[in-house]
Amino acid sequence: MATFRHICDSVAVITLSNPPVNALSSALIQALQKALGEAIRDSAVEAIVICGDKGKFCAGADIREFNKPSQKRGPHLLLLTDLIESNKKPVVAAIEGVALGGGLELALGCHYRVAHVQARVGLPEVLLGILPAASGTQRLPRLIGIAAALTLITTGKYVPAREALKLGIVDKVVGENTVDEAIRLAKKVIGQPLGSRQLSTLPVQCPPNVEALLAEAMVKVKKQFRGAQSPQACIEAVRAAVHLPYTEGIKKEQELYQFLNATHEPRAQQYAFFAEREVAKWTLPSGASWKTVSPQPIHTAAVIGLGTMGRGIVTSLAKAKIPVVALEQDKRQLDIGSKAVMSLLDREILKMEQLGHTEATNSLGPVRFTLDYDELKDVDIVIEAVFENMALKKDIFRRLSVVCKPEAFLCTNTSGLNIDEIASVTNRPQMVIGTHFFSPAHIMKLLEVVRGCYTSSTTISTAMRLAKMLGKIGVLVGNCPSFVGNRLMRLYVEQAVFLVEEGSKPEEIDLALEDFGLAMGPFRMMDLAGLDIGWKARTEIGLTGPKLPIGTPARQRGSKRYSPLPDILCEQGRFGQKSGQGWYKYEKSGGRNAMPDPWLYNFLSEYRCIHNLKTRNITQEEVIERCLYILINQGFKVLEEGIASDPKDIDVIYNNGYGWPKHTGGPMYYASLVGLPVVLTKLEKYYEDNPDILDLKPSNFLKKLVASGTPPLKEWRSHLGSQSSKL
Ligand code: HSC
Ligand code: NAD
Repeated sequence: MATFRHICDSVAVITLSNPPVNALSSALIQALQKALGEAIRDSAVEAIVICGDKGKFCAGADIREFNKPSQKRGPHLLLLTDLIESNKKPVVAAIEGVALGGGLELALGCHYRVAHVQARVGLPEVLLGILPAASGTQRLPRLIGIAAALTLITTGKYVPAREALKLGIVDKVVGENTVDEAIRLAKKVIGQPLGSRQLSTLPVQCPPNVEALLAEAMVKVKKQFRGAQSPQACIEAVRAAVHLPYTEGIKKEQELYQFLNATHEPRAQQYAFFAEREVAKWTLPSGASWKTVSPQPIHTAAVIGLGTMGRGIVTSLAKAKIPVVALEQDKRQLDIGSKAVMSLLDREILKMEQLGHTEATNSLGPVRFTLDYDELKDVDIVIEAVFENMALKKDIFRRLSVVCKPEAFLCTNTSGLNIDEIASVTNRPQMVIGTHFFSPAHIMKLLEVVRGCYTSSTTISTAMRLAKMLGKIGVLVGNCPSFVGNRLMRLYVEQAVFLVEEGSKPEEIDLALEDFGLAMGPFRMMDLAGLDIGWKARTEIGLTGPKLPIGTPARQRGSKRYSPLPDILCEQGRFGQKSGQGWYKYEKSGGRNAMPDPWLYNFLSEYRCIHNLKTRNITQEEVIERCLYILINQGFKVLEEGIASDPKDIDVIYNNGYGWPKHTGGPMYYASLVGLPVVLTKLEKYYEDNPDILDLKPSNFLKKLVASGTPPLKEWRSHLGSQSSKL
């Protein structure tokens, strides 16, 4: 676990070993304590180096042990950092790979830190619903000052070695042989005074406006991580470092840790952390799985259509060093698209250079722009991102069948069209799959991988591997209209519009849902995405526009309630940000500053008058429950139909594609927190009040779970019939 050996007699090297990331389990902490004790007692040892096995220093505390009762845990890492710092022999941390969380706290206990150029350091505890509770909130501000420490601790950001050197977190960055360099440094400093290297003894360098700085940070995190407590606790802990001596500051750090640990947030965020990793481990009802089916190699790719999505997808492939052929429909579109891609790539290069990359340009894959399908004949994978139009997509896939080599995979970025229908026009339906990226595609982490009924397990394996190559989280889902993410989102947005008809203001609904923690309320989101997109889609399927049968009631489609409000806004040219007005008004077309619009209030009054709608006072509670529970209810339906195989798939999709607050774990985890009987009762009530909103009718699966005694979320899957899976 922590092995100890002598180098040239005077330096002891202690190697942390707990694969795959040398997480500090109780056993590893115990072994490290033992090895340290031996090295400290051994009179032949004059200096100590701590490093990690297999090129990774340490990814922090072992998250899997967080739920262990404290009496079953070994010695506290905090005591170990104090032991290292206070001992008379210099200790050097040799940081390769990562020093994260407790890993960095361990390194901060050491007197010196040497890092490999590709190493990253950070305190990501806040992303797990806790704070750095082994002295990180007290030692880091003493080392790098308040402003930089606040940024690192409240964002959980990982910092590359060169930036860490600039900030003063590490003393030296090396291109190779990190451990050798650490040993050299350790030998050099033998006998030198350690006082200035013992961070706990140093004062915190405070600017005169420190309270203003802390207050500003508090405002920022309250806005950025709405509803989450850990970022605020992080700031309180740093405030303690400013005002209290180290030992008192540590007491405050521990108190805040205990406080956070008593909330639901750490469990929710840790669930989200592991869920993101577990979704990669897909299994089909046939038994084929990530373990048994190998992906095909992807050396080259093509993207068709360089609009909003295509340009981001090209950039994402280039960032993964995959050479791309980018194809458009005509010269004009090609020029526009290629300029947009080049500007995105330039921005990526700039970002890399700012992080100290010396050969940033060479670290992107080459992009070739073309109008010629023949250039696609040798690529391993094609991703189509043209307009959302079935006839057009079918045309393109027919053409790809002819042009592409037989081994090439054909993917579509459709937001919700039928994958099987697209696959059926090709000569290789088994190699057709949905790869649903999220906008902006070079930034958003989520990739919904949509399996059609013909899609082979090798195609799934390859698409899931592609997600990983692009640094994204691939979630495998089944084929149904709008797949998982958009299917749930449509109902949530629709509910928000119904609430406006009933008397809420768009900004009240946005505020309620943003206070809950969603990155953006539904009306701001619609304005950002463009109201015309949904309008076009509804027009195409005849929910509005010329295809709508004459005599259809304005607020009803079939037996369901329908709101024509978004259609009317579009008819008035109000498309959202792009036209300078939508649900809000903006300073100009393309403006981002959403302002309530008195025009809309008048329009809504008239609308309600025309449709004889009586307004009522709608509480925040009702807004949250109706919008979120209808989404959750659909989540249960998606599980029941076998479109997603596990609640965590839905949670990962929402956390990473739709700005759901991770501190609630995701919609399905949130439902388990609220309690399924409560969700069921509320849905029953709202459905009774609104019998024409059919999607409020509780799903059978939700009812079944409640009838089975509300099992914990990890057991829900076992209550699904295996015959239902569409994967
Ligand atoms: C912490 O350190 C708290 C401290 O302040 C101490 C507090 C003291 C108080 C404690 C009282 C109790 N633990 O991501 P990957 C697994 S909090 C356990 O796919 P990559 C991961 O699940 C911790 N397991 O690989 C996966 O397992 P699987 C702060 C961990 O190369 C495997 O490792 N640290 C783990 O893409 C590979 O992971 C963090 O938040 C951990 N700490 O990325 C770091 N970390 O194979 C979180 C990973 O079974 N980790 N695993 O699926 C990461 O950011 C990434 O995993 C890495 C590697 C960048 C390390
Ligand atoms: P867009 O209108 O911005 O871009 C479409 C591009 O396809 C245009 O540049 C157009 O010139 C090009 N194109 C059209 N016909 C072509 C042809 N025959 N050959 C080559 N290129 C052609 O559309 P978008 O928003 O990028 O959406 C593309 C696809 O991605 C759609 O299926 C959409 O549903 C899906 N999608 C969009 C988003 C989003 O947020 N915009 C998110 C996820 C998925």
